[in-house]
Amino acid sequence: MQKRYFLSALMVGLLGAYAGTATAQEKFKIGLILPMTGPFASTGKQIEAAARLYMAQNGDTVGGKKVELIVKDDTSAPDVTKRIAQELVVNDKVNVLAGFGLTPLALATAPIATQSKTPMVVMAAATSSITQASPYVVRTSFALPQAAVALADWVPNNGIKKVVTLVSDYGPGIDAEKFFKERLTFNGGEVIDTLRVPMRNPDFAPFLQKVRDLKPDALFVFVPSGAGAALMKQFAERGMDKAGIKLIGTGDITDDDILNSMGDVANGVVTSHHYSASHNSPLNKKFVAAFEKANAGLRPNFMAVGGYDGMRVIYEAAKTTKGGSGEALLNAMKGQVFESPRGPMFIDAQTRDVVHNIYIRKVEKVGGQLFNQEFSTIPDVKDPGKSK
Ligand code: VNL
Repeated sequence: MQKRYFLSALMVGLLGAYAGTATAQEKFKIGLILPMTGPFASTGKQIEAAARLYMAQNGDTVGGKKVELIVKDDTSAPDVTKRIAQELVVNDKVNVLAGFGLTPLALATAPIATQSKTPMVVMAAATSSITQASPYVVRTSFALPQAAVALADWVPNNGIKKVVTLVSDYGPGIDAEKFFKERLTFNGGEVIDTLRVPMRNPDFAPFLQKVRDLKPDALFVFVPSGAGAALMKQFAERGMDKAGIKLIGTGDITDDDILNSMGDVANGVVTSHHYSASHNSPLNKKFVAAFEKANAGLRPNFMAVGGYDGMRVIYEAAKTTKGGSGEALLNAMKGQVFESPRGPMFIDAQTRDVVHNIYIRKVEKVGGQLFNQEFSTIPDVKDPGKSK
């Protein structure tokens, strides 16, 4: 009896010790694929910084496992993103893929997520259809139609009837153009021309000349994060603002990362988006201060928030599943409801897409610095691109 008790106690002790070391060694791996170099490097920099901030604030152990963040640069080339994703799944056996700075990079990776049953958290790319490219996609960035429709509702009540649209010629630009035009037309306004510029290194000059000749009340623009400054500069150089043409767009053009360096031409520009660094909430103030402190004063933009919230979704799902993977981890991401620095948000369990407020904002000088000042809120906006 004594002996048996002793033996079983010993067994339990040994098993406990074994389980203890196993837990300490087991890892929860996050493969974060981002454009860290090239024309979209600011997106990679913002998201990586936000992911590291989240880990610094929430610890590097989750669900009993040590979190390993593996950051890879895809240089914004879809074939590179796809190859890296494959390596991360096969060699590193990551629990989750994350990042995806542009739509083509997310679309190139979606089949790998499906085949390997690996959840894929899209933190940046914003074409509506991305969530339908794989049942393993969960999105924490935004969908272009959310922002485009909100602005098309604001425009006709604010002295703007005739609009020309100018968008980058790929997924999110085409979504922006389509949903803005449909809604504005429905609201009694008019899109008198739709212009598309190349996604990479666009020369806006000939397009802006055309806009000047067409003399609309406003020019609606979508260009991806990082490209807004060049657009603003050429808009000013051509004297468009002085010709009485208002500049409006989704918040991608007044990106917080570079807004302050755009100068007076940006002042007064009205945009619609889900995040502003000046969003007035205690949580956002804390987020912005911590982000700036950790990154030599860099102001977080909407990309940073997509990354920060993406990490939140991953961490909470890892907690629920004790560091799980595959479908269990995916299911634990669906339906999460929480407060983000952007405001309230949730992951729609059906669509796996983000539902959040869209704000109408105006660029204003606050304490000598340019900010997107939110002045109107459309609550709990679902992606209008998914009517089914
Ligand atoms: C996309 C959409 C990229 C919005 C962006 O910046 C952006 C995309 C790089 O889906 O490719 O602001």
